Amino acid sequence: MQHEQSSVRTTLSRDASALNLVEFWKERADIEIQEPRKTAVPHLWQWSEISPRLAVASKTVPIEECERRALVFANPGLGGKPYITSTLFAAYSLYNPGESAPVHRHTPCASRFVLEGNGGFTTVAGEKIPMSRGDLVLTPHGCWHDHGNDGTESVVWVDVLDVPLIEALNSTVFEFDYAEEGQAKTTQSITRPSGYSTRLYSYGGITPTFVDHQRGSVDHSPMFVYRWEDTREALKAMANLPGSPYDAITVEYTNPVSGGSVMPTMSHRSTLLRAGEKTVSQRKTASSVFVVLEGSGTTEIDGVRFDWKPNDVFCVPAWVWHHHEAPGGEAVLYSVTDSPSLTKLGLMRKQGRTNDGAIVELEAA
Ligand code: GTQ
Ligand code: FE2
Repeated sequence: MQHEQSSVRTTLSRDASALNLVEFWKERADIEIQEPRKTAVPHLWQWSEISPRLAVASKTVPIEECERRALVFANPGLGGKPYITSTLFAAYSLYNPGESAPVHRHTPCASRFVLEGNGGFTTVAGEKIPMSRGDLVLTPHGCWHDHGNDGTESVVWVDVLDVPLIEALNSTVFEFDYAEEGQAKTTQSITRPSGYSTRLYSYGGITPTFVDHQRGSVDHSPMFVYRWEDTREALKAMANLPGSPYDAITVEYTNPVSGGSVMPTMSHRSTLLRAGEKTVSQRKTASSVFVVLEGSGTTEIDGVRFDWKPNDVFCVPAWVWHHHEAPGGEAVLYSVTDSPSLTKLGLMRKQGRTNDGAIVELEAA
């Protein structure tokens, strides 16, 4: 009887497989996990190691071949995929003087944060935006954009996109067939006056009533550039306030009309760590990419210490304990997180862990 049953079960397994079925009872342990799966791992990419390789690429990989000259961060836990976390894509991009990337648009939302050089620009939906170190430029889902370098020195910026998330939703579309009045074009005509975004929207708490705030296909900020001098001034003004024990002095770049994140899927932030500041350990269901803008320090992620310097990039995967320290002086970190996506799905959660080991649930953002 026993024997008969086991051979029936063997046949069932074979039949299930042939019928493209999986026996739930065999996969349960892998499906019914009690903690978010750890796929991406904590990692730091050092500018000192990558900058010389970017220089080699700038001399040997013609812009005509690559269109966008990017070295993409590949998280060591993601099997060689060009993703920095399970939901975020990021890259260092370099453009030599005179180079440009042809106009295109895509369903992933994108942003760039400038690290080196003056003369870089992005034209977004007809607005040409010159870029300098620390500036954040948005190219949200559906907005045509082209970029390049008008200056005399190479420019480097960090791109962050929600590519893996959009890919998981099977919704990735890139388009290159830009045309104006039926004529195919590789760069957009400039249809907005210079400084358009900042003239309209960079006065906190004051927004124009005479323009349509919808500038693209989805809900995103109508302000396409956030200038470093404004961010620096805000951080400076707040520097002597207590801040958050978990996030120090962190500001979010917001949509000036809605007050929400600048794009539907990602939140962009800058954090000032005061000299000697050490944050309290936290973990979130959102994952993050950090770019070091100023100073040096250490972030401990999942028990491993990562020492960072200007222009280094590191990732904090979902649900791992981490905290920052800036023992050597003031530091500024720029970061991008997928938290708005998790919030919209009711999945955003944040915990803190005090020095005595007590875990507290925190208001998640
Ligand atoms: O600058 O538009 O690194 O579309 C990857 C895809 C940059 C960009 C990337 C992109 C861009
Ligand atoms: Fe793009």
